[in-house]
Order: sequence, then structure tokens, then C-alpha cells
Amino acid sequence: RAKELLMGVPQSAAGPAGEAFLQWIDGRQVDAVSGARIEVACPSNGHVFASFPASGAEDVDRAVRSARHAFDEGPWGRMPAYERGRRLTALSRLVELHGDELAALESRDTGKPARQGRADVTATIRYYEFYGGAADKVHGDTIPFLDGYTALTLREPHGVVAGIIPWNYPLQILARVLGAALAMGNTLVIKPAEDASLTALRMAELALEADIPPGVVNVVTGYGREAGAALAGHPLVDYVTFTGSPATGTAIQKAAAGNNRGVTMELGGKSPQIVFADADLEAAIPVLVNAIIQNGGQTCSAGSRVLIERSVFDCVASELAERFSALVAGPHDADLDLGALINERQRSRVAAMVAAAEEAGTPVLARGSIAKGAPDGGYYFAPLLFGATDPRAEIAQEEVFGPVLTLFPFEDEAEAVRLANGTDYGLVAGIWTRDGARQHRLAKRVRAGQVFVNAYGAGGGVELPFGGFRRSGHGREKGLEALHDMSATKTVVFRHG
Ligand code: TXE
Repeated sequence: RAKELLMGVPQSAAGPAGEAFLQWIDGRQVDAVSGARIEVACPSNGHVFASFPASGAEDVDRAVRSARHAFDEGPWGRMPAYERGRRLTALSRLVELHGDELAALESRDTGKPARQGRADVTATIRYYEFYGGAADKVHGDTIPFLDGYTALTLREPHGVVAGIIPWNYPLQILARVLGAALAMGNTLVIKPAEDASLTALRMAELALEADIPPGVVNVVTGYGREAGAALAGHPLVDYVTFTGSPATGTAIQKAAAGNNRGVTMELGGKSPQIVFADADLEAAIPVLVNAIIQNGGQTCSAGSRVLIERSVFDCVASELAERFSALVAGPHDADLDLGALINERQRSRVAAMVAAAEEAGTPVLARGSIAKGAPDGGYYFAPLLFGATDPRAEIAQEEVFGPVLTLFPFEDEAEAVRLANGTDYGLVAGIWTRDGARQHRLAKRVRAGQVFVNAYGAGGGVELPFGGFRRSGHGREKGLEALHDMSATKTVVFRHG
């Protein structure tokens, strides 16, 4: 079916700058109207290996009109919910079938270790499976009302949803948006990040193969300030969902507010893990390390602050230091502890924040290394462990988005809660203690969209609602909760007779 649709339109071709990808609008592969392109460099070595269209407002307008038409005229929103679910489930099977290819493309595009690319594919399969199964299980209520009336609610799609996606987990974040939006009968325009668009383009193709009709999933590529801004402010878009930085989130909310549209915002975090003296430290230590080095620390839910009860501070710090010293960053295909960061801008940003903290006298407890022979052109940053850090410092307050961990001693539970809640973010938190009453108290007092007790899920499973307080954003993704964000309640009242 997809092959038929592609007949007579330009196919991907290998040129001097590698494979020339095209974007997907209305079930067709098309270039940007301007012909402008963005080159894709592999973060592991800086070599350009592909390119894709640098779209502008005109391309975005075509994509939005295609999604509008597919919503207003097409079968998608009106087909039985179980049928939409079946097609999402078919998409999950196709991701499984093409899993190796997608994982390799994701790793090459983002610099993440091969193992992480495969984990991202596994999560992507689960998202489509989960939302495929959920599509026909969300429904409204009947409401006791006046005598002589029947009142009920329907859950209806918004219409055209715009999804602006970041570069850290392109496949997974696309999957949580696409799965939830399509399950509820919306149509979509996706704008992936200019740093990592390739797997989104491949997913648009697989969606057609899964019999999701043309125009239901459009992927328009380009820079944020051009394609992204045009999409967020397009008057034919009904709802906007975004994952990325707070500053860009503000710009997108302003653009959507120009049309009074609803938004879901996931804007990162400065997530704490609180370690009490009675915790199972043997279980905690590897989780504390993994929560900050996974994906090179470029994870919205990264556990970037570890709060440690004073009596075990030195012991936990030295265990962490030993592990940090052994960490090695290297090329994605070497599959080491971590890969390269996404680009030079991100590496310099991390380096500048670290330099400022060192200059302010924050003690460095350990540094990992960069693999011998790692290409000079790669954007590597050796993992770094800071000791006791000033909670007011920039490194303690702002998201670093790199493999940098800061430690904070605390005296008692009250101070632990103050420190945990002492940033403007509130995305995820971890609590490590054997004291059951304290587990319950802290789970309530810590302000975070997800709280893990004696665990840290770094985002958690696809079933678990996810989103933030304060600067971490609003609205919830993942789980059944996302289906509420991706739909609107309609109340219908019948007067009898
Ligand atoms: O993100 P942006 P950047 C954080 C992280 C990182 C920082 C900067 O701290 O260091 O953000 O990264 C699109 N209108 N996170 O600059 O700008 C852009 O094209 C519409 C946290 O790369 O938020 C891309 O598709 N769209 C995070 C997406 O927004 C615009 C994930 C994300 O880019 C736009 C990534 C505009 N004006 C970064 N400007 C998380 N929460 O996981 C940009 N975009």
C-alpha cells in the first residue's frame, strides 16, 4: 500500500551528503518548497551522512491543511475506535519488524549507545501497543440530571494536533504523542527536532504501511524558529503538545494563545533523589548513577541532584566517585556507558555550566573518561561528579542536560523536603528509605509529577502518567491520562418527549 502511494514521487536517494530524506505530507514524500536542506552529522564523529528538508511556513501550511482535511473529511475520526486501535497495534508490529534498522538509525542520528537505541525501540513498540489497546476503552459518563432528561458525556478528539518533538528521545517521544493523539481520533502534524528528524520520517512511512490513512500523520521537518513557530501559531491547529526547553515552551504557548488553543507542555526537570541513612545503599548506588548517565544525561527525567543524609554522605559520595571514575563515553557503535552529546552547542553549554561551578569552588569528586580513539569530531563530555554543592548555584538550579551529578548533604527529613522542592522544576523524584511511614510522607510532600520509592524509573513505563509541576510544565502524557489531554469532553442533554 505504501509502495503504491509512493509511485511517481521522489524516493530517498544517496547523494554526496549521504541519503537525502524527504518529509511526509498527505501520504507523500515531498521536499521543502524552497528546496533548502538541513545536513545531518553523526554526533559520534561529526560526519555528515544525510540531509532532510528545511521547511518554512508554506510547507507547514500544506501539512496542517492535509491533517485538517483528513480530520474533517477522512474516515479516521469516524471509524470505530477499535479499528483505530488495530492500526496502532499494526504499527507496533511494524516497529518490531524494523526494530534493528530503527535502533541503528536512532543511535547514529543522536549519538546514543546502540543499547539505548534498542531500548528506545522497545518502548516505542509498547507505546503503540498500549494506545492501540486503549483506543476503544475510553468513554464518557451518564450523569444524573433533572427528571425528564438524560445527560451524558462523549470524549471527542480535538481535531488537528501539532506535536513539536525534541532530539533526546525522538522515537519514544513521537510514539507517546502519536499513540495518544491517534487513539482518540485526532490527526497530526509532527515537527521533529532539527538535530534528530530521521526516525520520525521513517515512522510516517510505517504509519502508512499500517493502513493509517494519508494525511493522518504528517511529518514536516525544519528549524524551530521557522517550521516550529509556524506550526505552533497555525490557526487550523486545534491543540499543541510540546516537549523541550522552558524558554521554547513559553514561545510555543504564546503562539498557541494567539489562537486560544490548548497545550500540553513537558519542559524538563532538576529531579532529586533523596537517600536516607537507613536506605538499601547497595540497591540505590547503581540506580543513582544510571539515572544521570542514561542518554548522556540528556533526559528530561534525569536524576541530576542526589540529596544524602549527612551521616552517610561520605560513604555514598565515595561509592559514587568510584563508579563515576570508571565511566567511559564513546561512539554509539562501541556501546559504552554513554555516547556523545547531541551537538557542539550542547557540549559547550554543559562545559560552561561545569566551569562556572568549578570556579565557584564546588569540589569535583570524580571524572569519567572519553574512550581512547574516540573520533576528534565527536561531541563527547566526560561524566563528572560534584561533591557538596551550594543549593543556590546555577548548577543546582538549572537543567544541565549532560552527565553531571551534584550532591547535597541534609540533616533531617524537613531539610530533605526543602532541598528537593528548592528549584523551580518538579518532574520526577526518588526516595530511598526503609521507613514505611516516611516513604508515604515524602511521596506526598515532594512536588514532582512522578515519585519513585526505592527505585527510579527515569521516566517510568508507558502506563504511568508523566508530566510536571511549575516550570516542568503542565498536562500529562503517557498512560491513560494522556488520552484526556488528547480529547475534549462534550456534554449532551436529551429532553424526553
Ligand atoms: O531545545 P528546544 P534545545 C532542554 C535542555 C537543553 C535545552 C536546549 O536543557 O539543554 O532544552 O535544547 C523546536 N517555536 N531540553 O534548544 O529549543 C525545536 O525545533 C516552535 C529538555 O534543542 O526546546 C525542537 O523541535 N518550536 C527537553 C524542539 O522545539 C521551536 C528536550 C525542542 O527544542 C521553537 C530537549 C519555536 N520558537 C531540550 N524553537 C526535555 N524536556 O526532555 C525551537 N523549537
